[in-house]
Amino acid sequence: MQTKLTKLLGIRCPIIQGGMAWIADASLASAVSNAGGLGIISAMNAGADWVREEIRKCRAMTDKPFGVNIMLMSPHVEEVAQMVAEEKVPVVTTGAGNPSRFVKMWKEAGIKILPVVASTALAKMVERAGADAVIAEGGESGGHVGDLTTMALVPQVADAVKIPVVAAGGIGDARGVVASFALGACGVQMGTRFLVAKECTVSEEYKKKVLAAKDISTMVTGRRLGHPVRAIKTTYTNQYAKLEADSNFPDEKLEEFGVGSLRLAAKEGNTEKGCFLAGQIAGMVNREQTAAEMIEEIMADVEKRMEGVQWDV
Ligand code: TUI
Repeated sequence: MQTKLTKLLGIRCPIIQGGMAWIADASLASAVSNAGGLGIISAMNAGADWVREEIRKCRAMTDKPFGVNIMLMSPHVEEVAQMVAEEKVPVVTTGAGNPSRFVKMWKEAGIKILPVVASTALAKMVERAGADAVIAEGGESGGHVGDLTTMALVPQVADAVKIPVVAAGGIGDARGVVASFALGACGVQMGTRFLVAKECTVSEEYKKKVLAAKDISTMVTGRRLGHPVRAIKTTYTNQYAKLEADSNFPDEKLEEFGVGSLRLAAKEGNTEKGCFLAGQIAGMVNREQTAAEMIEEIMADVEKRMEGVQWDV
């Protein structure tokens, strides 16, 4: 299926994989890219050497386009931004900030730039800076969330910019893809569904939690420190929420409480101290499949649902 997004990126299906910290490595990224979507390696808080290694592994496993997600709050953001330009990765997505200062360098390296935005203001800013498309991510998503829902954000971003818009947050199957087209997007980004891909190397405990999740199984914590994140409700999120609500508990201690929790969930499957980031559609994710099975199933269902529908996507 061709849309503005597939044409921009040279991919077969308008599906981008979310850049999930501690999870989205060369294994998942190459599987998604080989399946016709755009696989993404998460640079999270890692140094340039680790990310470069994953890029090289990914290149060995796929000849299709793939991308790197750069989390702009990372302490290593400058060196990673430089390194992806040197490596000339096909695509960069960004999250949790404004990437405008890197756009010139990435464009000179021939990289397609797709910042994740949670507001029309940032969408306009990155368009002016030279972004190729924007990913409008609503607060139904897992991980770091903005205030608006996908339903409210995507059409407003689509009105605010001329570049292609990708919808993210709360999309887990063909219904979400078709709804995204109706909202003015020409593709989607999905994270939570890919958590249970066979090629996803996340801990088994993490996959089990996503598979067991219901519609109301996630919650947002971290608002007090200014970086709200959505995760599956666990002992950890309940404890965090209590400490966050306690005005006598100092900010520094709250910050400390969160340190290492993403790694403990993703790598060690620690159900006591881990923070299992996932989006609101976790309740729809009920079985493990290969990334190719997921993408084929979704695209076949999209085509069925779009029969007779003429939209300019
Ligand atoms: O970035 C994400 N999701 C993430 S990042 C992450 S790692 C992390 N660890 C600890 C604390 C916080 C994050 C886990 N999940 N999604 C993309 C996204 N970006 N969602 C929302 C935004 C966003 C929000 C505000 C982007 C820009 C922004 O303001 C930009 C500015 O500075 O004007």
